[in-house]
Amino acid sequence: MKTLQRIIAISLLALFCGFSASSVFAQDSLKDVMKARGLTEKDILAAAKTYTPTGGRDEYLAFASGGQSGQVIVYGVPSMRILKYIGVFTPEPWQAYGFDDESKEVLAQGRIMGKDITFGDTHHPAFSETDGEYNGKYLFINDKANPRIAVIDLHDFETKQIVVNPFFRSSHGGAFVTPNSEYIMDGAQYAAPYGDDFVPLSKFNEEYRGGLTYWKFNMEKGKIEPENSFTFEMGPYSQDLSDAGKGISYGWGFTNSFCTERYIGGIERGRPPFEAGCSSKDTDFMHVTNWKKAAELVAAGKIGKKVNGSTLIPMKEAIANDLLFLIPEPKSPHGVDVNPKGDKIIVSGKLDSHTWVYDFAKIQKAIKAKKYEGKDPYGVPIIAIKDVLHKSVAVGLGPLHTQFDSKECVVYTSIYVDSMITKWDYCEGKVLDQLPIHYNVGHLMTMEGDSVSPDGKYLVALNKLAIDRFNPVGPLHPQNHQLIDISGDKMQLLYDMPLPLGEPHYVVAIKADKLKPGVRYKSGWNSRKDEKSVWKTRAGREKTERTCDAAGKCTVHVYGTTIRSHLTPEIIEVTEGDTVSVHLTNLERAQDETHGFAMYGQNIQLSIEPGKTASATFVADKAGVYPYYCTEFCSALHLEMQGYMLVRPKGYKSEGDVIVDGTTYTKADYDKQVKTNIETQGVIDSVVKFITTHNYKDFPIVVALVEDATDQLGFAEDAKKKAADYATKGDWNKAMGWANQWWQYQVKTADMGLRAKTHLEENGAVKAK
Ligand code: RUQ
Ligand code: CUA
Repeated sequence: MKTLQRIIAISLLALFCGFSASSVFAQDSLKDVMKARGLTEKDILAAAKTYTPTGGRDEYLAFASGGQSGQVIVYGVPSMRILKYIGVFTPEPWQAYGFDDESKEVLAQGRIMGKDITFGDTHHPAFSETDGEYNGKYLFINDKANPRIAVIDLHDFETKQIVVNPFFRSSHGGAFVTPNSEYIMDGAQYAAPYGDDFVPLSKFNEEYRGGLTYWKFNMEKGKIEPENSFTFEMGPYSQDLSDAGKGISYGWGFTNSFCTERYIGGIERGRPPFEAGCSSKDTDFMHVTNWKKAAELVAAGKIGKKVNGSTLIPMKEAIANDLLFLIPEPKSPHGVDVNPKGDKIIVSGKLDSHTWVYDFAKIQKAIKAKKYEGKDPYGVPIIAIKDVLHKSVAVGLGPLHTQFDSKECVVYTSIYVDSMITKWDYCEGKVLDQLPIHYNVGHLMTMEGDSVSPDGKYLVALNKLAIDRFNPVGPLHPQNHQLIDISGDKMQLLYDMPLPLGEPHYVVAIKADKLKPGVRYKSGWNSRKDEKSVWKTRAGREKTERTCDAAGKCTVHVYGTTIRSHLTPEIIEVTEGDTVSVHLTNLERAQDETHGFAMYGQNIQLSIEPGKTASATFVADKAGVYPYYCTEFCSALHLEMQGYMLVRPKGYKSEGDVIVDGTTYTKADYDKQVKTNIETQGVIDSVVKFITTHNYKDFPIVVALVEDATDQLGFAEDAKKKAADYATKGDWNKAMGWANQWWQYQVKTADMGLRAKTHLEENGAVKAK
């Protein structure tokens, strides 16, 4: 309420002081705006809690699965402003992901049976962790349709690696990390034979398998190591989501499963459908795995066998070494969530109105005493539910996932069928509050909710249906992420955010100040490999090399650069049939000065951020003229950042090919331009004086701008000399051209200088002594 009072107080003050000018612009008073837009006090309060003024930052950054888009969506909380889509399993043209050679190599890691898979069904993002806390270094996400996990580097928000599961044919249950990101858990979903061979469905029970992979992650290198990863063979139950133990349950993992009936559908054969056969029993199984002990035994060579470059732990070995156990779960379970302390495990059954809370100490006790109620058909011991259950709580119809508050014992569970969020106490087993959402919530997420110290504060409901929440845009509706304030006793719905990109599934949010993304690369950087590019090109060293092999196949490598506002080279000449590789290094160091590169008819786009080297390779198989240009509006003369690729027919004989300028200039034109340039230099000098007489070195942004401006000014000096040379020769066209280029460099220098000056003025720079 305090905030609202403040807003009203401010607006009253505004009225009093007369600067709201309410008589002239009637809707400038808060009351008038509320009336005109039909807003309640509650709405205004919600707005005040989410509104972020220009230049403002969010407290948290959320990384959402992009569902069928195969991407990750980054947005701020509480503003709910989308900041980025990260290309992961699917080409993303803006970032040139899947268009430049470097990222094509990343996507190629995700090939399956020799096929490019450019679709991904992303489900569960997870942050890398240190001691159970998000460390802000990496993000992992799975693809359900093709069992893959991707690694995104949070230093530049780029996808660096994709690994394909060597055993599974689908994987819904990734990515969930252990407390030091030792491993990324990845559960199979639809049982299938391991390997590519045909196995008839009649052998389902014997030869179809589920499983759980523990992918080894190397935090130093930022890479998953398939050779150090291992997979638990599991019965053909649909292993679903997982969560890793922490605190006292550190070293263990929990994975639920549905369709433990091992039912195979076949409507067309007159058999009841999957949905009926997979939901006949009252309970399914939670799989409990001891990954720490398994890792030790694998390392010691005591268990496991190498298959497809990775390790498989056969069920028999897992059972014999007390690595795998089953516990009944509520009917058709979905989420499994370990509490921050690690002593409780919470599971909801989609077809049960109860959520079950398991006690890890009791699970340990049963395992130590070897107290089982039986075995499954594969010999995996089953722990009796009565021996390990802490509480079973009626939370609503169709509970799915649970997230944790900063307050101990307080959790939030998504209730799919009832379309609501239930806030409850899992220690006492009582419901505290319920809030309707719109509609049919799937996952939900609290700030840093998967870490050992959740922040609470906000909750995001990821709703499966939006129905009537937004302006209609045709039969395919956007998704609806709803932001909820959970700081008080009662939940308060704050904001509806439409997401026009794939089904939401899951999202994780991290405190924004834990992220330290860079703004530029080291000069000549291959960002996907995170090393110096072999195609790095320096200013003035641009060149084109053509080599032909014995068979007469020729390759042209263009070593080029980009800087406001020209591409070097501006004319590329090749011969029909040549393979052309254009490698462009962005020489800029200024923030946000990305250049692009697109060419007619070649399906090419590059995004070359400051410092990056990116490449495009294609076959120039048809003679002709191919204009190319920069795709980012990088400066006033961005449209002029252009060039021509000339593909000469084989055997073409040049007839001089002298370029004739469209306009002729005189000495008078030249003198006029030089005069302008001298005046411009005066402006630059005054800006430079301002900057250098202030403590600009205390402002890294300004230092970068000054470096960049100094570069541009150096180029200006060069152009000035060329202009003077041609002037002495009386070549007024070239003299005029270089005088203009001199001026272009000056304009860019002035632009950056002024930006630096404004920054200093706005951020309280003081006169240097
Ligand atoms: S899912 S709505 Cu995680 Cu794919 Cu639960
Ligand atoms: Cu560079 Cu437009």
